[in-house]
Amino acid sequence: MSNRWDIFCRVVDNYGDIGVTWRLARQLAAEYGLVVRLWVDEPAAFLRLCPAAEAPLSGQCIEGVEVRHWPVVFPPVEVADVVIEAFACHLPMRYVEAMAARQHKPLWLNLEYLSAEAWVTGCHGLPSPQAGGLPKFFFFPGFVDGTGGLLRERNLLAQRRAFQTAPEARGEFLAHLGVRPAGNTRLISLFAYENASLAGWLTALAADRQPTLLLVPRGRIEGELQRWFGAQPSPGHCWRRGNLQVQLLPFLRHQDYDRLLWSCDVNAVRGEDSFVRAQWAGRPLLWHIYPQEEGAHWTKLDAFLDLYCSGLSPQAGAAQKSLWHAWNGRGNMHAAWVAAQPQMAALSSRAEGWCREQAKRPDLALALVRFHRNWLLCAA
Ligand code: TRH
Repeated sequence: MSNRWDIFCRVVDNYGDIGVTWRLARQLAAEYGLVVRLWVDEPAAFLRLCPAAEAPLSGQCIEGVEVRHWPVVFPPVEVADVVIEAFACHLPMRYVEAMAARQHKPLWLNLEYLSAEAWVTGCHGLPSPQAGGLPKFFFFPGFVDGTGGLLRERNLLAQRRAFQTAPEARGEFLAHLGVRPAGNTRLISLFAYENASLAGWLTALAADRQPTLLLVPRGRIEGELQRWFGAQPSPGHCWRRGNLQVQLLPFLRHQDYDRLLWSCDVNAVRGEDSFVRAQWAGRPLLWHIYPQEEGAHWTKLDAFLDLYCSGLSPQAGAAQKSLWHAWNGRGNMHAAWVAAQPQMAALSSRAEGWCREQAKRPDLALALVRFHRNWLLCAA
């Protein structure tokens, strides 16, 4: 029976690499009954996402997944039936040799970063011959047919809708975090890299007629918040100016971070995994894309905007584009936010519509399982 999967994750920086692989590993184990081992080179990054785990990650079973530290000197271990190398992280040589020596060859997949660029469909699923004779297949997540889709647990949208239609569930969740918004307050979550456009946004929110509560899981953006307010947060981890209140939150577990996104009217997210989770929240979002050398990320940002804005009126599409461009450093964030306000209803309904469209496609875990099945059939 071909049911053992190894997923290898090298933490480049931040939490995206481990966030994606940890989520995928859990889903493969929970929904497909697979025996999944997750190898991570930086236990500290994993422990931030999963504080219940115990260092040094020597094979604990956590939420159905065996989580193992990937040490510099890799131990001799039995090779799995499917091997996922996340984000071209380069498998340990000893493991690659063991893969080549195995009688029943494993399926070797390189899980790539998410991109809406058109070339992705041409590369998804292609094999690349490796030294040692095994092919490695490139597996691309994506937003359109012909890609591997997006990570989405089987019951995610049903859970999200139940939560969003039960105000008491939201109230209870927020109260548990120490958040008690007044009735007419707009809730926004903020997860971003250092961002020079933040000041313009905060100024617009503070001057707005509607009160805003900005909820910020602790991280890299804190320094800029402190600079803008010119003071340390109050003992309740809050700042206040005009109609804006900011509240710092602890860094949440995956499940609670989802609930935070579901609770908010707008979500500012970054990188890859939080970006996808905000799409499943069905609410307008602001994406701080991971900046790449020579501005390569702009092509990626605009490719996504082209797809997303195709379902918006020209006015709403223009507002969405200027807002995202300004948030990523091209344009005036204050002006873009103010200009986007009349389009908020359209942006909200697009967020829900986009979520529904994306949910029609097979999710990434299912696409991987199917790819493996087909590969087995071809090999038989
Ligand atoms: O941390 P990131 O900036 O990760 C980035 C990107 O993945 C980028 O593409 C990659 O090249 C780079 O890492 C190396 O953003 P991302 O992808 O959203 O990952 C954050 C993870 O943290 C995600 O799994 C959600 C999770 N998270 C929580 O679990 N709790 C929290 O409170 C927050 C704010 C995030």
